[in-house]
Amino acid sequence: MARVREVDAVIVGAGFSGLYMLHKLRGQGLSAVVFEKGDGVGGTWYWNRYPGARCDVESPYYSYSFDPELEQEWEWTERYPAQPELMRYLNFVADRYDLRRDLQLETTVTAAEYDGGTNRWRVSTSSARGDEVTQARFCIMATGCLSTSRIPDFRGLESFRGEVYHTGAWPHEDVDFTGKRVGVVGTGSSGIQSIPVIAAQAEQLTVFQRTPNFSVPAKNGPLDQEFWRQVKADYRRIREDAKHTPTGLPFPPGADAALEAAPEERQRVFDEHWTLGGFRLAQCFSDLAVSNEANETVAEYIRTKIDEIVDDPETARLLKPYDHPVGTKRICVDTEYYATYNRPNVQLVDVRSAPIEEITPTGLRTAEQEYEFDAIVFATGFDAMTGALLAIDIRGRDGVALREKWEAGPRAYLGVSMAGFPNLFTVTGPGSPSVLSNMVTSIEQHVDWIAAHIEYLDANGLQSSEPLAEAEDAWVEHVNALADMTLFPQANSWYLGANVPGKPRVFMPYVGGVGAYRAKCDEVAAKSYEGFALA
Ligand code: NA7
Repeated sequence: MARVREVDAVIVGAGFSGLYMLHKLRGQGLSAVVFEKGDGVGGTWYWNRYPGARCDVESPYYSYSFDPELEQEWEWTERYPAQPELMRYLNFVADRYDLRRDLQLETTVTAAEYDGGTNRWRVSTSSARGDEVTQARFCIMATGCLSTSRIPDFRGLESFRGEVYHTGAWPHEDVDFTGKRVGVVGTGSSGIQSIPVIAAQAEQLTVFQRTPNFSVPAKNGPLDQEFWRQVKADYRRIREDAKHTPTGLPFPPGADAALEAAPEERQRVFDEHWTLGGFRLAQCFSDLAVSNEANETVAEYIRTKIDEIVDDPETARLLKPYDHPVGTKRICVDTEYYATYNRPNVQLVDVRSAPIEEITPTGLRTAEQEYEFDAIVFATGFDAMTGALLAIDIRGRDGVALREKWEAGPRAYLGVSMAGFPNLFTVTGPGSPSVLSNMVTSIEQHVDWIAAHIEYLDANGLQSSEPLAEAEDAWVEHVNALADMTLFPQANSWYLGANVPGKPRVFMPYVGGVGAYRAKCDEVAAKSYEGFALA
């Protein structure tokens, strides 16, 4: 029988979460290995290398805060980091902290099984080196929230003779659309970021839109050096502020209610945020996320902008969202998205009224018409938040599968640990602020909390930690109750699993905000990990 490797912790995934988790546990004297499917670090940013891929959080805030020296050493070049710059950053981090010696790349975790007898996780991996088993006291899933890309089950997909791409699994080689007829399916963030870039290259671009999204200009550009100098001088305070706001960004949402503001004042605030760029427009008043009437004021503001930008009235009409409140699907942050529809080589097709029926050998056919393409780009999103976890055969106490436990939707205590799955942790799992926040702030909070929890167990001679079922139930109930107080459940979003046919409709992230969530996690820790059974 093959040798079984022993480590203190297995970490799955080498993105922002996995890299920091490894660094942190090493600092506590633990041995750890990171398994990563890709052939490099970067996680979400490793896979999402489509044209125009860029973070919608500004560079100075979308970075690690754990080491003030790192903050001072690294130089961002643009207001929002593009995918290649994020890859450079994460590779720099991997080298700077000598992380690579514990990274096992091109290795897929296929199963993780808890053995109650030995209190160990047996983690099975598959790679070109063959199948292996690693035994660990702790298993930490740093698998990302948007890491399982999906192309809808279109009939005839395999028959297409042209090139097929998914934005979330983009090739590493340059893709050149020059002189080509290209179809893009999907108008979420990935579609909205890639469409202007593809349009500038392709001979002809046809965009298939099922649901229009609200999008605001990024106003990207070179990072203002004076601003960057000030950030560097004040980084400690900025990071501290970011830890306690709802979004994990160092500025609070607007304190005034849109409905109490005079129309001219509202217009002024909206104009100011539109000019500033980025998604803060959706948070500039306190009632936008909780009142339909308030939300409609910002929705109408964006619709007016679409009318102003887009020349063709019918195209503008199709681009204006009416089916969901602003922010209940992640607001998109774009560069010249709406203006792209004024180009003569770009056409918008509404597939709500005439759905895509099949992919043909030469293109695709909707209920109304047939289209011919050299390439089709699917910007159709992810099996978000649970997809990557459920792709692994995770089995806890008594062989119970996570797939069974989560049959009716994900359940976890604090979004970090599950009853029946001792010593297993999820970084930014369902039930935590995760995708509703600045991910790096939330990742660091989780990694720090998990590391401190492990330290506590070791310091007290404890072998195992697992949430109590009643604590988990209460948390899940609280997460749902909070979501129900907002407008979020009104949208058919991936937050609710609505984009994957058959996925249980449960609101997955915690809407209570990063600050409140952190306080709760800290309180649990201060009360000797209240809600956990420790043994
Ligand atoms: P999203 O936001 O899930 O967007 C996927 C898009 O694909 C969306 O417009 C979908 O329309 C569309 N889609 C999905 N299935 C179909 C079918 N069958 N027919 C037509 N159109 C379809 O994924 P992204 O990658 O853009 O962004 C994910 C996150 O990454 C984003 O929120 C940011 O946080 C960063 P629908 O709206 O479902 O009608």
